[in-house]
Amino acid sequence: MDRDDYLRSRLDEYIWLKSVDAGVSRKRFLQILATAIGATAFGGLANPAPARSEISKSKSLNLTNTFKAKESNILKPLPPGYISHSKGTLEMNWGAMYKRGYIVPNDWFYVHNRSTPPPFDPSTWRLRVEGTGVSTPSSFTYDEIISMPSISVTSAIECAANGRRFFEEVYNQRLSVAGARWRLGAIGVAEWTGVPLSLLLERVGLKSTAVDVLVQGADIDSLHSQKSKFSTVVPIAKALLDNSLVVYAMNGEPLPPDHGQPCRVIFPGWGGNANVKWIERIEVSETPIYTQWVTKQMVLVGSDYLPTAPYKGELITYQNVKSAFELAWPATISAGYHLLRGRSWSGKGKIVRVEVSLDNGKTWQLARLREPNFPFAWVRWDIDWNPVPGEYSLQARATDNLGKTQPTTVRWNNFGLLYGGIVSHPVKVQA
Ligand SMILES: Nc1nc2c(c(=O)[nH]1)N[C@H]1C(S)=C(S)[C@@H](COP(=O)(O)O)O[C@H]1N2
Ligand SMILES: [Mo]
Repeated sequence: MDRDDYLRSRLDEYIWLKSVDAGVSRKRFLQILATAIGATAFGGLANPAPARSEISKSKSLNLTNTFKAKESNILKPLPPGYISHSKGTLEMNWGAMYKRGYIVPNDWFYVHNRSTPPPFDPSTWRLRVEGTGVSTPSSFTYDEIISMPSISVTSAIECAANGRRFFEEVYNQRLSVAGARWRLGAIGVAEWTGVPLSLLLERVGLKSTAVDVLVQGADIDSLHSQKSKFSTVVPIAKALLDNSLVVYAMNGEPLPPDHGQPCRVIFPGWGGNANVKWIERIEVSETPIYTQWVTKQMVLVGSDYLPTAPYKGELITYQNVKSAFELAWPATISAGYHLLRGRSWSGKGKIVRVEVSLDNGKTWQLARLREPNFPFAWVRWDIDWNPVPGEYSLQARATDNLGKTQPTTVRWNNFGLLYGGIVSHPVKVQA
Protein backbone atom coordinates (compact mmCIF):
# COMPACT_ATOMS: atom_id res chain seq x y z
CA MET A 1 0.00 0.00 0.00
CA ASP A 2 1.23 3.48 -0.87
CA ARG A 3 0.33 4.92 2.46
CA ASP A 4 2.21 2.18 4.27
CA ASP A 5 5.32 2.69 2.15
CA TYR A 6 5.20 6.35 2.76
CA LEU A 7 4.83 5.89 6.46
CA ARG A 8 7.57 3.30 6.58
CA SER A 9 9.95 5.66 4.88
CA ARG A 10 9.13 8.26 7.46
CA LEU A 11 9.40 5.91 10.39
CA ASP A 12 13.00 6.62 11.23
CA GLU A 13 12.69 10.33 11.01
CA TYR A 14 9.57 10.28 13.09
CA ILE A 15 11.03 8.14 15.83
CA TRP A 16 14.06 10.33 15.94
CA LEU A 17 12.01 13.50 16.26
CA LYS A 18 9.77 11.98 18.88
CA SER A 19 12.59 10.69 21.00
CA VAL A 20 14.54 13.94 20.80
CA ASP A 21 11.35 15.76 21.68
CA ALA A 22 10.73 13.66 24.68
CA GLY A 23 14.27 13.34 25.86
CA VAL A 24 14.07 9.57 25.90
CA SER A 25 16.69 7.55 24.16
CA ARG A 26 15.91 6.49 20.65
CA LYS A 27 16.66 2.93 21.68
CA ARG A 28 14.06 3.04 24.44
CA PHE A 29 11.48 4.47 22.10
CA LEU A 30 12.20 1.84 19.48
CA GLN A 31 11.81 -0.80 22.17
CA ILE A 32 8.41 0.57 23.01
CA LEU A 33 7.33 0.55 19.39
CA ALA A 34 8.82 -2.82 18.57
CA THR A 35 7.39 -4.69 21.51
CA ALA A 36 3.94 -3.13 21.48
CA ILE A 37 1.47 -5.98 21.65
CA GLY A 38 -1.51 -5.51 19.42
CA ALA A 39 -0.11 -2.23 18.26
CA THR A 40 -0.47 -1.68 14.57
CA ALA A 41 3.02 -1.94 13.13
CA PHE A 42 3.43 1.77 12.99
CA GLY A 43 -0.02 2.89 13.88
CA GLY A 44 1.45 5.62 15.95
CA LEU A 45 2.74 7.09 12.76
CA ALA A 46 -0.40 6.65 10.74
CA ASN A 47 -2.07 8.99 13.17
CA PRO A 48 0.72 10.66 15.04
CA ALA A 49 -0.33 12.43 18.14
CA PRO A 50 -1.80 15.71 17.00
CA ALA A 51 0.74 18.46 17.49
CA ARG A 52 -0.10 20.85 20.25
CA SER A 53 -0.89 23.66 17.87
CA GLU A 54 -3.15 21.39 15.84
CA ILE A 55 -5.04 20.32 18.92
CA SER A 56 -5.79 23.78 20.14
CA LYS A 57 -6.94 24.80 16.66
CA SER A 58 -8.99 21.69 16.05
CA LYS A 59 -12.72 22.30 15.92
CA SER A 60 -13.50 18.79 17.09
CA LEU A 61 -11.85 19.42 20.43
CA ASN A 62 -14.74 20.55 22.53
CA LEU A 63 -12.97 22.44 25.28
CA THR A 64 -16.00 23.25 27.33
CA ASN A 65 -18.72 20.67 27.08
CA THR A 66 -22.06 21.96 26.07
CA PHE A 67 -24.53 19.95 28.06
CA LYS A 68 -27.73 19.05 26.34
CA ALA A 69 -30.92 19.79 28.14
CA LYS A 70 -32.39 16.38 27.36
CA GLU A 71 -32.34 13.33 29.54
CA SER A 72 -29.40 11.46 28.06
CA ASN A 73 -25.96 11.56 29.66
CA ILE A 74 -24.46 11.08 26.23
CA LEU A 75 -23.33 14.20 24.40
CA LYS A 76 -22.80 12.90 20.87
CA PRO A 77 -25.81 12.53 18.59
CA LEU A 78 -27.34 9.08 18.79
CA PRO A 79 -26.96 7.39 15.38
CA PRO A 80 -30.11 5.87 13.84
CA GLY A 81 -30.89 2.33 14.94
CA TYR A 82 -28.77 2.52 18.03
CA ILE A 83 -30.26 1.41 21.34
CA SER A 84 -30.04 3.33 24.58
CA HIS A 85 -30.78 1.10 27.56
CA SER A 86 -30.52 3.97 30.00
CA LYS A 87 -29.31 7.56 30.25
CA GLY A 88 -25.68 6.62 29.96
CA THR A 89 -25.73 3.68 27.57
CA LEU A 90 -25.58 3.48 23.81
CA GLU A 91 -25.35 0.07 22.17
CA MET A 92 -23.63 -0.28 18.82
CA ASN A 93 -25.95 -1.21 15.96
CA TRP A 94 -24.50 -4.37 14.40
CA GLY A 95 -26.69 -3.96 11.33
CA ALA A 96 -24.99 -0.64 10.58
CA MET A 97 -21.57 -2.33 10.67
CA TYR A 98 -22.39 -4.47 7.60
CA LYS A 99 -19.49 -4.26 5.15
CA ARG A 100 -17.90 -1.45 7.18
CA GLY A 101 -14.21 -1.06 7.89
CA TYR A 102 -12.19 -2.63 10.65
CA ILE A 103 -12.55 0.33 12.97
CA VAL A 104 -15.75 1.69 14.48
CA PRO A 105 -16.10 5.43 13.79
CA ASN A 106 -16.16 7.55 16.95
CA ASP A 107 -19.80 8.55 16.48
CA TRP A 108 -20.84 4.90 16.26
CA PHE A 109 -18.78 3.61 19.17
CA TYR A 110 -20.86 2.22 22.05
CA VAL A 111 -20.97 4.26 25.26
CA HIS A 112 -21.16 3.13 28.86
CA ASN A 113 -21.23 6.11 31.22
CA ARG A 114 -22.33 6.34 34.79
CA SER A 115 -22.77 10.09 34.62
CA THR A 116 -22.46 13.02 32.23
CA PRO A 117 -18.94 13.65 30.93
CA PRO A 118 -17.32 16.15 33.29
CA PRO A 119 -16.21 19.49 31.80
CA PHE A 120 -12.61 19.77 30.66
CA ASP A 121 -10.47 22.88 30.94
CA PRO A 122 -6.97 22.31 29.54
CA SER A 123 -5.54 25.15 31.62
CA THR A 124 -6.53 23.64 34.95
CA TRP A 125 -6.70 19.92 34.20
CA ARG A 126 -4.00 17.82 35.90
CA LEU A 127 -3.21 14.14 36.05
CA ARG A 128 -1.77 13.30 39.44
CA VAL A 129 0.46 10.25 39.74
CA GLU A 130 1.21 9.35 43.32
CA GLY A 131 1.23 6.63 45.97
CA THR A 132 3.66 4.54 47.98
CA GLY A 133 4.85 2.81 44.81
CA VAL A 134 6.53 5.90 43.31
CA SER A 135 9.43 7.99 44.60
CA THR A 136 8.57 11.36 43.00
CA PRO A 137 4.80 11.91 42.89
CA SER A 138 3.96 14.47 40.18
CA SER A 139 1.16 16.20 38.36
CA PHE A 140 1.08 16.41 34.58
CA THR A 141 -0.67 19.04 32.49
CA TYR A 142 -2.51 18.20 29.30
CA ASP A 143 0.28 19.76 27.24
CA GLU A 144 2.88 17.70 29.05
CA ILE A 145 0.97 14.49 28.38
CA ILE A 146 0.50 15.13 24.67
CA SER A 147 4.15 16.12 24.26
CA MET A 148 5.39 12.78 25.58
CA PRO A 149 6.30 9.95 23.19
CA SER A 150 3.17 8.23 22.02
CA ILE A 151 2.18 5.02 20.34
CA SER A 152 -1.08 3.90 18.81
CA VAL A 153 -2.77 0.64 19.59
CA THR A 154 -5.68 -0.86 17.69
CA SER A 155 -7.74 -2.50 20.36
CA ALA A 156 -11.28 -3.35 21.33
CA ILE A 157 -13.01 -2.04 24.38
CA GLU A 158 -15.81 -4.33 25.46
CA CYS A 159 -18.14 -4.03 28.42
CA ALA A 160 -17.77 -7.02 30.73
CA ALA A 161 -21.56 -7.20 30.63
CA ASN A 162 -21.74 -7.41 26.83
CA GLY A 163 -24.23 -10.17 25.98
CA ARG A 164 -25.89 -9.85 29.41
CA ARG A 165 -29.38 -10.16 27.94
CA PHE A 166 -28.68 -13.72 26.80
CA PHE A 167 -28.40 -14.96 30.39
CA GLU A 168 -32.01 -13.93 30.94
CA GLU A 169 -33.20 -15.22 27.57
CA VAL A 170 -31.43 -18.56 27.77
CA TYR A 171 -32.14 -19.26 31.46
CA ASN A 172 -35.54 -17.54 31.37
CA GLN A 173 -34.66 -15.96 34.67
CA ARG A 174 -34.18 -12.37 35.85
CA LEU A 175 -30.73 -11.11 36.77
CA SER A 176 -30.37 -9.41 40.13
CA VAL A 177 -28.69 -6.28 38.78
CA ALA A 178 -30.04 -3.10 37.23
CA GLY A 179 -27.34 -2.77 34.54
CA ALA A 180 -27.90 -2.56 30.79
CA ARG A 181 -29.34 -5.60 29.00
CA TRP A 182 -26.85 -5.40 26.14
CA ARG A 183 -27.06 -7.82 23.26
CA LEU A 184 -23.66 -7.96 21.54
CA GLY A 185 -23.18 -4.28 20.77
CA ALA A 186 -21.24 -3.22 23.86
CA ILE A 187 -17.98 -3.51 21.96
CA GLY A 188 -16.01 -1.42 19.51
CA VAL A 189 -12.55 -1.36 17.99
CA ALA A 190 -10.64 1.90 17.64
CA GLU A 191 -7.11 3.14 17.21
CA TRP A 192 -6.08 4.63 20.52
CA THR A 193 -3.12 7.02 20.71
CA GLY A 194 -1.42 7.88 23.92
CA VAL A 195 1.51 7.55 26.27
CA PRO A 196 2.51 4.10 27.46
CA LEU A 197 1.62 3.99 31.14
CA SER A 198 5.03 2.43 31.79
CA LEU A 199 6.69 5.59 30.49
CA LEU A 200 4.60 7.81 32.74
CA LEU A 201 5.38 5.62 35.74
CA GLU A 202 9.07 5.69 34.90
CA ARG A 203 8.93 9.49 35.02
CA VAL A 204 7.67 9.45 38.59
CA GLY A 205 10.22 6.95 39.81
CA LEU A 206 8.33 3.69 39.85
CA LYS A 207 9.58 1.48 42.69
CA SER A 208 10.31 -2.20 42.12
CA THR A 209 8.10 -2.91 45.13
CA ALA A 210 4.92 -1.54 43.48
CA VAL A 211 2.12 -4.11 43.21
CA ASP A 212 -1.14 -2.37 42.23
CA VAL A 213 -2.22 0.62 40.17
CA LEU A 214 -5.51 2.42 40.74
CA VAL A 215 -6.82 4.73 38.04
CA GLN A 216 -9.51 7.19 39.04
CA GLY A 217 -11.91 9.20 36.92
CA ALA A 218 -13.47 12.58 37.63
CA ASP A 219 -17.03 11.26 37.75
CA ILE A 220 -18.97 9.96 40.71
CA ASP A 221 -19.93 6.32 40.34
CA SER A 222 -23.63 7.02 40.80
CA LEU A 223 -24.80 3.49 40.21
CA HIS A 224 -22.76 1.74 42.84
CA SER A 225 -21.87 4.35 45.38
CA GLN A 226 -22.94 7.90 46.05
CA LYS A 227 -19.55 9.00 47.28
CA SER A 228 -16.65 7.47 45.44
CA LYS A 229 -15.32 8.37 42.04
CA PHE A 230 -15.24 5.78 39.30
CA SER A 231 -11.99 3.80 39.35
CA THR A 232 -10.30 0.57 38.52
CA VAL A 233 -7.34 -1.39 39.87
CA VAL A 234 -4.88 -3.39 37.78
CA PRO A 235 -1.81 -5.30 38.93
CA ILE A 236 1.51 -3.63 38.10
CA ALA A 237 2.28 -6.36 35.56
CA LYS A 238 -0.76 -5.36 33.49
CA ALA A 239 -0.05 -1.66 33.91
CA LEU A 240 3.47 -2.07 32.51
CA LEU A 241 2.52 -3.96 29.35
CA ASP A 242 3.45 -2.01 26.26
CA ASN A 243 -0.15 -1.64 25.12
CA SER A 244 -1.44 -0.20 28.40
CA LEU A 245 -1.83 3.47 27.56
CA VAL A 246 -2.92 6.84 28.84
CA VAL A 247 -4.97 7.72 25.76
CA TYR A 248 -5.76 11.18 24.42
CA ALA A 249 -6.77 10.44 20.84
CA MET A 250 -9.31 8.05 19.34
CA ASN A 251 -9.16 7.24 15.63
CA GLY A 252 -6.93 10.26 15.09
CA GLU A 253 -9.17 12.77 16.83
CA PRO A 254 -8.85 14.18 20.32
CA LEU A 255 -10.72 11.87 22.67
CA PRO A 256 -14.43 12.82 22.44
CA PRO A 257 -16.16 13.84 25.71
CA ASP A 258 -18.28 10.67 25.83
CA HIS A 259 -15.17 8.53 25.55
CA GLY A 260 -13.10 10.19 28.24
CA GLN A 261 -11.87 13.64 27.19
CA PRO A 262 -9.17 14.63 27.82
CA CYS A 263 -7.58 11.31 28.82
CA ARG A 264 -8.56 7.75 29.56
CA VAL A 265 -6.63 4.54 30.05
CA ILE A 266 -6.83 1.43 27.96
CA PHE A 267 -5.91 -1.98 29.29
CA PRO A 268 -6.46 -4.11 26.19
CA GLY A 269 -8.35 -7.33 26.73
CA TRP A 270 -9.68 -6.53 30.17
CA GLY A 271 -13.35 -5.87 30.94
CA GLY A 272 -14.50 -2.47 29.66
CA ASN A 273 -14.71 -0.92 33.11
CA ALA A 274 -10.91 -1.12 33.46
CA ASN A 275 -10.63 1.52 30.72
CA VAL A 276 -11.33 4.45 33.02
CA LYS A 277 -12.36 7.70 31.32
CA TRP A 278 -11.84 11.34 32.36
CA ILE A 279 -8.88 10.29 34.47
CA GLU A 280 -7.49 12.63 37.10
CA ARG A 281 -5.46 10.43 39.48
CA ILE A 282 -3.26 7.37 39.27
CA GLU A 283 -2.21 5.73 42.52
CA VAL A 284 0.62 3.23 42.56
CA SER A 285 0.75 1.17 45.70
CA GLU A 286 3.17 -1.17 47.41
CA THR A 287 0.25 -2.98 48.97
CA PRO A 288 -2.79 -4.48 47.23
CA ILE A 289 -5.65 -2.04 46.67
CA TYR A 290 -9.10 -3.46 47.22
CA THR A 291 -11.97 -1.32 45.98
CA GLN A 292 -15.58 -2.39 45.85
CA TRP A 293 -15.34 -2.44 42.07
CA VAL A 294 -12.71 -5.11 42.16
CA THR A 295 -14.02 -7.14 45.07
CA LYS A 296 -17.77 -6.83 44.52
CA GLN A 297 -18.57 -5.81 40.94
CA MET A 298 -15.98 -7.37 38.68
CA VAL A 299 -16.54 -10.87 39.95
CA LEU A 300 -18.53 -13.88 38.86
CA VAL A 301 -21.03 -14.63 41.59
CA GLY A 302 -23.20 -17.72 41.50
CA SER A 303 -23.44 -21.28 42.73
CA ASP A 304 -20.92 -22.43 40.09
CA TYR A 305 -18.24 -19.99 41.22
CA LEU A 306 -15.99 -20.04 44.25
CA PRO A 307 -15.32 -16.77 46.05
CA THR A 308 -11.82 -16.24 47.43
CA ALA A 309 -11.65 -13.55 50.11
CA PRO A 310 -11.68 -10.59 49.90
CA TYR A 311 -13.39 -11.12 46.54
CA LYS A 312 -17.10 -11.88 46.60
CA GLY A 313 -16.77 -14.21 43.63
CA GLU A 314 -14.38 -15.33 40.93
CA LEU A 315 -12.29 -12.38 39.77
CA ILE A 316 -12.62 -11.22 36.15
CA THR A 317 -9.62 -9.98 34.24
CA TYR A 318 -9.53 -10.78 30.51
CA GLN A 319 -12.64 -10.96 28.35
CA ASN A 320 -13.65 -14.15 26.55
CA VAL A 321 -14.39 -15.23 22.97
CA LYS A 322 -17.51 -13.91 21.24
CA SER A 323 -19.02 -13.49 17.76
CA ALA A 324 -21.68 -11.31 16.20
CA PHE A 325 -23.32 -11.09 12.79
CA GLU A 326 -23.38 -7.73 11.03
CA LEU A 327 -27.18 -7.88 11.00
CA ALA A 328 -30.06 -6.09 12.66
CA TRP A 329 -31.76 -7.96 15.51
CA PRO A 330 -34.03 -9.56 14.38
CA ALA A 331 -33.05 -9.27 10.72
CA THR A 332 -35.35 -9.41 7.71
CA ILE A 333 -33.73 -10.06 4.35
CA SER A 334 -34.89 -11.13 0.91
CA ALA A 335 -34.38 -14.63 -0.53
CA GLY A 336 -31.40 -15.15 -2.84
CA TYR A 337 -27.68 -14.60 -2.57
CA HIS A 338 -26.26 -12.84 0.50
CA LEU A 339 -22.77 -12.30 1.72
CA LEU A 340 -23.29 -12.98 5.41
CA ARG A 341 -20.78 -11.13 7.51
CA GLY A 342 -19.73 -10.93 11.09
CA ARG A 343 -16.89 -10.33 13.52
CA SER A 344 -15.32 -12.41 16.27
CA TRP A 345 -12.97 -11.45 19.06
CA SER A 346 -11.12 -12.74 22.08
CA GLY A 347 -10.00 -10.83 25.15
CA LYS A 348 -6.61 -12.42 25.30
CA GLY A 349 -5.71 -13.97 22.00
CA LYS A 350 -6.44 -13.72 18.36
CA ILE A 351 -9.20 -15.53 16.48
CA VAL A 352 -7.97 -18.45 14.38
CA ARG A 353 -11.24 -20.11 13.32
CA VAL A 354 -14.88 -19.14 12.91
CA GLU A 355 -17.62 -21.65 12.10
CA VAL A 356 -21.11 -20.64 11.09
CA SER A 357 -24.33 -22.63 11.29
CA LEU A 358 -27.28 -21.66 9.12
CA ASP A 359 -29.58 -24.30 10.60
CA ASN A 360 -29.57 -23.59 14.32
CA GLY A 361 -26.47 -25.60 15.13
CA LYS A 362 -27.09 -28.79 13.13
CA THR A 363 -24.33 -28.30 10.58
CA TRP A 364 -21.32 -25.98 10.60
CA GLN A 365 -19.08 -24.54 7.94
CA LEU A 366 -15.90 -22.51 8.09
CA ALA A 367 -16.16 -18.78 7.48
CA ARG A 368 -13.50 -16.88 5.50
CA LEU A 369 -11.42 -14.66 7.75
CA ARG A 370 -10.46 -11.22 6.43
CA GLU A 371 -7.31 -9.32 7.30
CA PRO A 372 -6.42 -7.55 9.44
CA ASN A 373 -6.71 -9.82 12.44
CA PHE A 374 -5.12 -8.05 15.39
CA PRO A 375 -4.97 -9.60 18.83
CA PHE A 376 -7.01 -7.60 21.38
CA ALA A 377 -9.26 -6.42 18.55
CA TRP A 378 -11.43 -8.54 16.22
CA VAL A 379 -11.49 -10.29 12.89
CA ARG A 380 -14.10 -9.81 10.19
CA TRP A 381 -15.40 -12.92 8.45
CA ASP A 382 -17.96 -13.83 5.82
CA ILE A 383 -19.81 -16.70 4.23
CA ASP A 384 -22.00 -17.09 1.15
CA TRP A 385 -25.67 -17.77 1.78
CA ASN A 386 -28.50 -18.51 -0.62
CA PRO A 387 -31.58 -18.90 1.56
CA VAL A 388 -35.12 -19.73 0.49
CA PRO A 389 -37.94 -17.93 2.35
CA GLY A 390 -38.43 -18.98 5.97
CA GLU A 391 -37.40 -18.36 9.56
CA TYR A 392 -33.74 -18.99 10.38
CA SER A 393 -31.57 -19.09 13.41
CA LEU A 394 -27.96 -18.26 12.59
CA GLN A 395 -25.07 -19.14 14.86
CA ALA A 396 -21.37 -18.36 14.86
CA ARG A 397 -18.69 -20.07 16.93
CA ALA A 398 -15.16 -18.71 17.14
CA THR A 399 -11.92 -20.22 18.45
CA ASP A 400 -8.86 -18.24 19.49
CA ASN A 401 -5.17 -19.13 19.35
CA LEU A 402 -5.25 -20.17 22.99
CA GLY A 403 -7.69 -22.93 22.03
CA LYS A 404 -10.77 -21.29 23.57
CA THR A 405 -13.98 -22.03 21.64
CA GLN A 406 -17.36 -20.49 22.36
CA PRO A 407 -19.45 -22.98 24.34
CA THR A 408 -23.08 -23.90 23.71
CA THR A 409 -24.05 -23.17 27.31
CA VAL A 410 -22.68 -20.66 29.80
CA ARG A 411 -22.75 -21.04 33.56
CA TRP A 412 -25.03 -18.54 35.26
CA ASN A 413 -23.64 -15.63 37.26
CA ASN A 414 -25.80 -13.17 39.14
CA PHE A 415 -24.52 -10.00 37.46
CA GLY A 416 -24.72 -11.39 33.94
CA LEU A 417 -21.06 -10.89 33.09
CA LEU A 418 -18.95 -12.50 30.35
CA TYR A 419 -21.65 -14.18 28.28
CA GLY A 420 -19.43 -15.97 25.79
CA GLY A 421 -21.84 -18.65 24.58
CA ILE A 422 -23.01 -19.27 21.03
CA VAL A 423 -25.91 -16.95 20.31
CA SER A 424 -28.87 -17.69 18.00
CA HIS A 425 -29.54 -14.75 15.70
CA PRO A 426 -33.12 -14.68 14.37
CA VAL A 427 -33.41 -13.96 10.64
CA LYS A 428 -36.55 -13.87 8.53
CA VAL A 429 -36.05 -14.49 4.83
CA GLN A 430 -38.82 -13.09 2.62
CA ALA A 431 -39.74 -14.11 -0.91
N1 LIG B 1 -14.81 7.42 34.52
C1 LIG B 1 -15.50 6.42 33.97
N2 LIG B 1 -14.85 5.54 33.20
C2 LIG B 1 -15.50 4.51 32.64
C3 LIG B 1 -16.89 4.32 32.87
C4 LIG B 1 -17.57 5.29 33.68
O1 LIG B 1 -18.77 5.21 33.90
N3 LIG B 1 -16.84 6.32 34.22
N4 LIG B 1 -17.51 3.23 32.33
C5 LIG B 1 -16.65 2.09 32.07
C6 LIG B 1 -17.33 1.00 31.39
S1 LIG B 1 -18.32 0.01 32.34
C7 LIG B 1 -17.11 0.71 30.07
S2 LIG B 1 -17.81 -0.64 29.37
C8 LIG B 1 -16.23 1.57 29.23
C9 LIG B 1 -16.97 2.06 28.01
O2 LIG B 1 -16.14 2.86 27.22
P1 LIG B 1 -16.79 3.72 26.05
O3 LIG B 1 -17.98 4.45 26.60
O4 LIG B 1 -15.72 4.63 25.57
O5 LIG B 1 -17.22 2.75 24.99
O6 LIG B 1 -15.77 2.71 29.95
C10 LIG B 1 -15.40 2.47 31.29
N5 LIG B 1 -14.82 3.65 31.85
MO1 LIG C 1 -19.39 -1.52 30.94
